[in-house]
Order: sequence, then C-alpha cells, then structure tokens
Amino acid sequence: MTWPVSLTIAGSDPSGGAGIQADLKSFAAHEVYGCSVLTVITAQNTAGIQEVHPLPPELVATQIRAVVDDLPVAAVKIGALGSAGIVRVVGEALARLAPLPVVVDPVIESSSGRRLLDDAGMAALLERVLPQATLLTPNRHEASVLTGLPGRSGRAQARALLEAGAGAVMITGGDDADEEVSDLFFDGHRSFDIRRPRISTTSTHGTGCTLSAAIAARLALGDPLVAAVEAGRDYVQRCLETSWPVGSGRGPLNHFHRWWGRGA
Ligand code: PXL
Repeated sequence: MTWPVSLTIAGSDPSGGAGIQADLKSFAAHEVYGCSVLTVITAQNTAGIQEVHPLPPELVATQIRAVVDDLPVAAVKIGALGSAGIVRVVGEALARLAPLPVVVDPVIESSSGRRLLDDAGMAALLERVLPQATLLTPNRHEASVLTGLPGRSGRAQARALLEAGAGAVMITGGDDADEEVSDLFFDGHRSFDIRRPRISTTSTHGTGCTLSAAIAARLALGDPLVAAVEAGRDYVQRCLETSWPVGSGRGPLNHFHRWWGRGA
C-alpha cells in the first residue's frame, strides 16, 4: 500500500477559501496526502484582497526540491505563480518531474480583480508551463486573455490552447450568468460540455482552486483524465450545494461535506 501524494504549487489565502489552503482541503477530502509549495503570499479575506507578495524564485525552487526529493508525488496542481521568475523555476521543475500528471489553473487575477500574475509572467506561463500541462483549467476570462480570442469562442480557444501545447483543456463557465453552468472539455479527440445546474450561493470563493486540486487528487488516485475531470466537477458541485456563509463576502466551499454534511 502506498499513500497517494499530490503537490500544489500555488499562493496562500489566509482566509482559507482559495489558494493552497483550498487545495490541501480538497486533497484531504479525497484521502490524498497533500503537500504545498508557496509561490505568493496574499493578504485577503472573503471580502477582498489587500496585498500580493510573490516569493523569491529561488525559494520556490528550493521548496519544490525539498518536497520532490523526499515524497513520492503522483500528481501536481499549479495555481497562482505571481511572477515570471517563479513561472520559470516551476517550468524547470515540471520538466524534471515529467511525465507526472500536471493540472494547471492559469490564475491571472483574483476573483475580486486583483492581478496575481503580470504580463511578463503570462508570457512565461504560455511558453514554459502551459506546454507541460496534462490539463489546463482556465475560466472564460483566462482562456480569452491567454488566446486573445473573445470570451464566448470556447471551442476556438480550446483548440488554440492545445496548439500552444496543453494536453487537454477544461474551460469553466461558472462566472457566466446562465441558469446552467457549462464547462467545455477538449483533448484533441473528445470534446464535450459538462452541464450542471447553477447553485444560488455567495459561497464561491476558491471554486477554481478547488476544482483543479480535486482533479489532481483524482489523477493521483489513478483515474483516467476524463473520469478525473467529471469526478472533480461533481465534487465542486457538492461543495457548493452544502456550503454555508462564512465571513462577510464571498464565502468558502464546504470541502468536507462527506463528513460535515450540510452547514447549519
Ligand atoms: O481563485 C484564484 C486564486 C488563486 N490563488 C490565490 C488566490 C486566488 C483568488 O483570490 O488568492 C492565492
């Protein structure tokens, strides 16, 4: 018996709803051992983000080395990277870890609109990290910024992201206003929409982090990619359905609904 291990390389949200905190909760809920390499320290809560401080790239590189030299990492999730220098060291580390499954959530800004990666970082992400993604999970805005294609051209964006080197793409539609949330999956062969009813809740902080971490957890457990994507999407739906208000703004998801049930 071995304990599956997932690694998140992402930013910190001290309010615990997004970033590495969401990723570690998501790994734990899947009974996957979670480890985390910090890239950016933010000061934020459910109401908004106050500060964003990327760490020195060498410190990110040293953290990654400390983890992968010791632990049998079976899947990696990449979240906010914060600077072009960090993108570069993460790209180098992924090349050494290949062919491990890598889920890349191309975080460009926080849900409240604060930049978490500048333009130089975006260019580096496209060149050095995106081609190493087993799966890329942009929302519509991120897919549009990464491809330069307008917001609603999901299929064209997905094709462009595969041409840029991603193994597969899931463009998430949670930020739309539609009754139904529709996510688009494309891996070059299979293309399908995953549709779920929209849940009326203000507890949506960290949805993208949680989804990509859940998929990485399923991959660490040995699921094939499409099964991992569908299971990850169902997990997020349950997290949203069972969430309850925490904080004054956009609250967190209920990562532990299997044990905690629905909130009071
Ligand atoms: O949800 C994107 C995201 C990722 N990582 C960190 C964040 C956020 C959004 O606020 O703070 C650290």
